[in-house]
Amino acid sequence: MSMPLSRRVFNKYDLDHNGTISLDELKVLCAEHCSQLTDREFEWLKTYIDKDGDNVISYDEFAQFWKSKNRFANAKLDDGQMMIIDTIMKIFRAYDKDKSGELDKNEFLQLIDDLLKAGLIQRTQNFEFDEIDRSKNGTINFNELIACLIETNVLNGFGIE
Ligand SMILES: [Ca+2]
Ligand SMILES: [Ca+2]
Ligand SMILES: [Ca+2]
Repeated sequence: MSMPLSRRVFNKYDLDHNGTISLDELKVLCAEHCSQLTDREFEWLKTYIDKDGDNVISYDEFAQFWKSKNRFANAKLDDGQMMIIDTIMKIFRAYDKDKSGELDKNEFLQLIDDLLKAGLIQRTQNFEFDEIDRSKNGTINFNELIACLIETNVLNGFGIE
């Protein structure tokens, strides 16, 4: 029985064999698979791969990342794209008044409205709160927001996919 490549790679870098790739384990993977990443690039890579924002990479999250041929290129942002993400982060933080890293449904909907007004996203259809809340904790963290913006292709206009 052959294991899919993504599973083999996942198992290889799940160094403590606990079924998830931690951020430290991800660093090891990156050291061997990507060209040198800056801290900022690594921060973004984490946000990009860890779609539910629980600070570990599940196999599903990893497999989704791994299936793209240009995985590491896709995960790299140029300066303009970084600026877009920074701006989204700033708006997110402005709503996250208690600094919990999470927005409730109301705050999230207002945030989406702001992103639209700021021209950062082009449209807002298909925002199903329950699907966006991948961690199923009733609130949206930054990683979930980014995953949703990528999944609904609203960041396509900036070449972020
Ligand atoms: Ca692990
Ligand atoms: Ca995760
Ligand atoms: Ca959540």
